[in-house]
Amino acid sequence: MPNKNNFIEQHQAKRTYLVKIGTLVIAIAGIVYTAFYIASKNWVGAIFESIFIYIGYMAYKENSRNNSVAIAHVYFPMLFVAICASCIFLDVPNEFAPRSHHTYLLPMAIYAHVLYQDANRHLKLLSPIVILLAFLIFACTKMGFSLVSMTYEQKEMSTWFVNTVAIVMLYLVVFIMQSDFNVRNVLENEFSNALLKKELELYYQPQVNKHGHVIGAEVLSRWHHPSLGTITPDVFIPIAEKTGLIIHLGWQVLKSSCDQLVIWGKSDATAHLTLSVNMSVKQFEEADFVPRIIALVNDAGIDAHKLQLEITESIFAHNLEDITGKMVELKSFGIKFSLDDFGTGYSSLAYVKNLPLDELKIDKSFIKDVLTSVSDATIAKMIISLALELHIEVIAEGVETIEQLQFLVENGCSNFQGFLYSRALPLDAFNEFVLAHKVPLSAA
Ligand code: G
Ligand code: G
Ligand code: MN
Repeated sequence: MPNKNNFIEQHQAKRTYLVKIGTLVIAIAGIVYTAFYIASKNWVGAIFESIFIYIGYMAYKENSRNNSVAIAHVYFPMLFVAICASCIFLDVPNEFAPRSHHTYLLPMAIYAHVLYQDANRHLKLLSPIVILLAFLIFACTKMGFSLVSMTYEQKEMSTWFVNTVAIVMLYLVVFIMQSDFNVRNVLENEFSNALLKKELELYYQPQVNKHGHVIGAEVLSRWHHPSLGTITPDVFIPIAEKTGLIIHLGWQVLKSSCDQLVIWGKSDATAHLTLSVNMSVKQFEEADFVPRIIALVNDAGIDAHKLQLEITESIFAHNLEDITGKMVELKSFGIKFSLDDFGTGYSSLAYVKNLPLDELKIDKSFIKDVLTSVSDATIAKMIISLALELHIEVIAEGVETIEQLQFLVENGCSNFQGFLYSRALPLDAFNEFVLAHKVPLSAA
């Protein structure tokens, strides 16, 4: 089978390569200008231009480390400021020639659109507009206080150089955009096909109580594409969310989960198992969400208590009244609710108190360093006592070591999920896991 995210990784490699060329071009342009100003003994100009060498070099380094956050939030804004400053202090139009440095702002405006694609709405919309406005001002005005002077020949050469570099940048940026667009298109189409052909598989990650008994599983979708290889949920879930296909995925997963509970119900070894299903807010917002789930459960003839819906804190950013109402209705029907990734979002404790929850799920990011970080340990303990106060269950996810388990047990956590027990498993392997662990797993 091809490697995980092979397709995505190839695209990333190509992208990293293109950005690398871009950062090198910035650094080289900086070197050329710095050398020119040093040769003409213009120290102000030289120092100014060496900033571009620094930005190009740092962005090159961060790009090879795949640190796009540093590029988006430090070096790209720095480049914008540096170019604006160079338009004001170095490249002021004179009687020989118009300004040229502002041309760099055109590829930058397009790149901002790519760079802030997944950022918040304001940044995504405003950054290209601000850059284009700056372009317009520098293109249409003579504003500036020149700190350097150039001869006619020098100015002419500089104009040629700047416009050539800007064209190269424009080409690179368009190439990156096109490549991103293709990948997104392919993934969206393929994901939609995979849903139609029911190509996504369900995996089951065991959930275990403090006595070491398997009490249930979290259902996790897996996508093994026949030619693109395995695509991980961190890639396809955001695509599904963006396209709205998450709703179809959600119903498929819920239907399969009910069917699975029917099958498990027929055997003594598995009849007690519960299933936790991750829910998207989008699905929750559907007008017929409640009757559809009730119909699914009734048609399958399963005990509604066996089905637990995992919601994340992002749900609080939506119409809370509507969502709470639906939860109350489903809860009175018997369906359970778990608050996933608890502690990472913006839960207000008041919300948590008012929602009809049955379980809090401590996020794996706190469990990871629970033994070494005082603050993570405090948060984990706080969530456990909150659950005890509210008389609901608490489960820790991402438990990887016996020591983490011991800490959690000592502090009153009742249920666990993580690689210590098992990864998410295909159905057969999960059934074997349950049979093999009828004897309690290593616990307290
Ligand atoms: O364990 P894994 O790498 O599969 O999960 C990554 C993320 O993808 C988790 O946050 C999980 O909530 C999400 N996820 C996995 N499968 C599904 C699914 O079927 N529906 C939804 N909404 N999210 C899922
Ligand atoms: O976001 P959600 O809570 O649905 O996350 C489930 C995710 O957690 C899945 O990606 C699953 O593979 C991952 N996961 C489960 N157990 C562990 C673990 O012990 N360690 C790590 N690092 N990830 C885990
Ligand atoms: Mn989950």
